[in-house]
Amino acid sequence: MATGLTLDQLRLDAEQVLRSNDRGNWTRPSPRLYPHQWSWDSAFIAIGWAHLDPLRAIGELRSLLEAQWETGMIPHIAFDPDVDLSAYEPGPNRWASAGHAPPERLTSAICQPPVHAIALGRIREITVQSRPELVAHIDEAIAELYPKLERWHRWLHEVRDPDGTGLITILHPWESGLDNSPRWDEPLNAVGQSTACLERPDLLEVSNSDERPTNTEYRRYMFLLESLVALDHDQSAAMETHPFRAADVFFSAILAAADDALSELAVIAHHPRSAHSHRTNAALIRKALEHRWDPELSACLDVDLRTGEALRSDTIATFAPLISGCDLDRSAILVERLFGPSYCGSPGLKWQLPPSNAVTSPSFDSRAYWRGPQWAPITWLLWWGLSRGGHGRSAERLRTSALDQLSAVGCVEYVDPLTGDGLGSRSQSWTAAVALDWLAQESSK
Ligand code: 2M8
Repeated sequence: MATGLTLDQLRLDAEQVLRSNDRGNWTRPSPRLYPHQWSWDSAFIAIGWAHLDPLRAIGELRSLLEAQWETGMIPHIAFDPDVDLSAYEPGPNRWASAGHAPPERLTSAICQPPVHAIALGRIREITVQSRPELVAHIDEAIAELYPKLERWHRWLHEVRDPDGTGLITILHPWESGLDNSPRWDEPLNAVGQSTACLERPDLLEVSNSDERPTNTEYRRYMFLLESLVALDHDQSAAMETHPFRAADVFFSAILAAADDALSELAVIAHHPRSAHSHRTNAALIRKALEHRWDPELSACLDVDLRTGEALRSDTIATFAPLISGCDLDRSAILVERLFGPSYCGSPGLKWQLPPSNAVTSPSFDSRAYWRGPQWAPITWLLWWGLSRGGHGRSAERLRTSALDQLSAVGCVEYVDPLTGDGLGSRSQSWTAAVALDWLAQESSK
């Protein structure tokens, strides 16, 4: 593991991580733990590639979009048929997605947060700054990819928010990307457990199983998968009857920011009249997030759609409005909370970076995956949201602390906020990618 790197060494290390996980036109999240293409990982990874090779960055998104379903959904995993399928579970056979996935493609049947339009916009910005001679090529690629991203966003708005509430429903904790976050404990505990043979190749890769979700959580994840397969992935049926349905504020906030990004891409892609509808969609989500604000907790709360009850946890999802954009009063409260004692300002933290769960929360566990550790792509989303919202100084605080941490621990998957230990995979592509993006800001200062 990399320790005590200078920023130049970190740049080389991050580049090496991306190049060693490169599969030609897509990138593994990590060499063994995640050997296929993941949807939101690829979006972050594309931002990293933009600093090395903008056309390769476009290739990353293009290859992901080749796995897009006819409906518009981008599946959360596009499986690599050349990888031994027992290397990752659940594999393509469990998802039974043939007939839905594009012909000859093996995919999962759920989705992940829609960071893609944000990534495409960022690739263009990076190219304008560092390789202006390539901007015309990027704009051609935007014209090619925009219709696919437009279908993806339309699917989310129409299928996962059929009543136009402004909040997107997720049908599996994996769709949130923050898999075993305490946000989902209550609805997940109400879900049955699969009785199928449980394969956990992930535990062979991570030295301490406490750093990964538990077997009970996995049995519930598998139960949800089996429930979706039993419906042959019929989304409208699942939206009525599936045993896990939650309105996800963090996912929705990312979609709002991505709708804004898509409105700018629409203009470049010669669809200027669509720009307005993307902005309208973004505004609808921002309004819905306002309604999800809990003044007592000073947090934005998810909803368990099976009970109609707010999910009262204090996790990183609290800060959703900083990503979607919100008014100054709300952002001032959230910035104070972010740097306050439950999050970055907790006295015990090795680096002042947001833990995935409030340090003061009873469910906080500094080593357990999404229940406490710090994750670089989440810090990147907050950094990007703060910069976009005019909170440049706060954004810069996150960026400099993140670079301090990365220089000390390298491009690991997640970090114990208390000890500073790097956890999970040692060569995580999205960590390397956001490191490259932050490092580029360093050189442009
Ligand atoms: C983790 O999720 C996968 C399931 O999708 C897993 O645990 O096997 C999460 O961190 C998710 O957000 C991420 O996209 C994925 C690959 O890095 O790993």
